[in-house]
Amino acid sequence: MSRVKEGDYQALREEVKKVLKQPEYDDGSAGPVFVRSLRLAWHASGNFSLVEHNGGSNGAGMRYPPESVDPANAGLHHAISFLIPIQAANPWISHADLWTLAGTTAIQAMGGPEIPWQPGRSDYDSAEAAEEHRGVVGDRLPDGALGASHVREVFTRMGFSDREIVALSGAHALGRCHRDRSGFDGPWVVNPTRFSNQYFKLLLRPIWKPREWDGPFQYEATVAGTKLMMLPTDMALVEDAGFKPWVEKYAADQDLFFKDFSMAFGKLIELGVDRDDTGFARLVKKSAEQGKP
Ligand code: ZEM
Repeated sequence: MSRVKEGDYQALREEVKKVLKQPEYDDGSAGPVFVRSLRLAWHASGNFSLVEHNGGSNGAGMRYPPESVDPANAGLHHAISFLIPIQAANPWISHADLWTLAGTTAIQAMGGPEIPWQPGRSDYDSAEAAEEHRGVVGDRLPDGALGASHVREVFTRMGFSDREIVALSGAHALGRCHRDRSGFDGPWVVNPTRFSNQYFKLLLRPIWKPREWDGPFQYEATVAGTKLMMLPTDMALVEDAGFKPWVEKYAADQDLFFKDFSMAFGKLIELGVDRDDTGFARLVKKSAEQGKP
């Protein structure tokens, strides 16, 4: 990996694009890796709570226990390992900035929209990560086996509307489930390395049947010779009266989906990032300090 000039984020995006191609991994491209990276951006940010004002992508706490060993984060070490050479050559960028930059770069490289991104996140050391996430890991990330009220509860806590929740869920046009990670199995769409509104179109088709197997409950259908899947939480989007109209709109209008996804994902990667006047983000206050009057 080359070293790029400090602060040259465009050049860093080019470095990220170079590691996207990974013929040996999953669907042949690092698309899923940075689908990985996409999920990485999401998991680096996705445990934020508006109420308690902790979690979020600032700090990059998932490099350390407890987040790094949380079963919900299983497999993310692949994404981390693909980014290590870039980080090593460019120690000036924080992990939290690099992960979110990698996620947004991957989405765009796979045909998705441009996503607003700015630097300034700082990293925790391991002690800070443990303190920050005391009592946090485990119950914050959504559980794919559950239904609409769970999805709404998790994302409302992060400050998202029904519209934004459905838009964000469109990320399942990328990548797949892995038996050895989540227990679920298979991709959501036929071409899982191309960002599109396919996921919404498929959700609306009356093709989904419960899969008969020894794994966790999921849906399956065969489309164009490929076995596809939906999680219970995916199906919840067409079963819920608040979510379904957005599934229909995004299925009919890919531009609208791209626009809404870009805004919602841009918001996701800013959760927990408090910038000062210079754009540099303070680490979120420790709970001990929060308790003081
Ligand atoms: Zn996911 N996701 N996700 N997600 N996700 C998986 C994979 C991917 C949920 C979920 O349980 C799972 C969002 C929302 C939600 C991606 C992006 C985003 C997997 C499979 C599960 C079980 C993991 C495995 O086995 O490897 C649930 C319940 C969600 C909310 C209701 C949001 C929001 C995302 C980004 C904006 C991506 C890209 C993947 C594919 C990962 C890969 O390795 O290919």
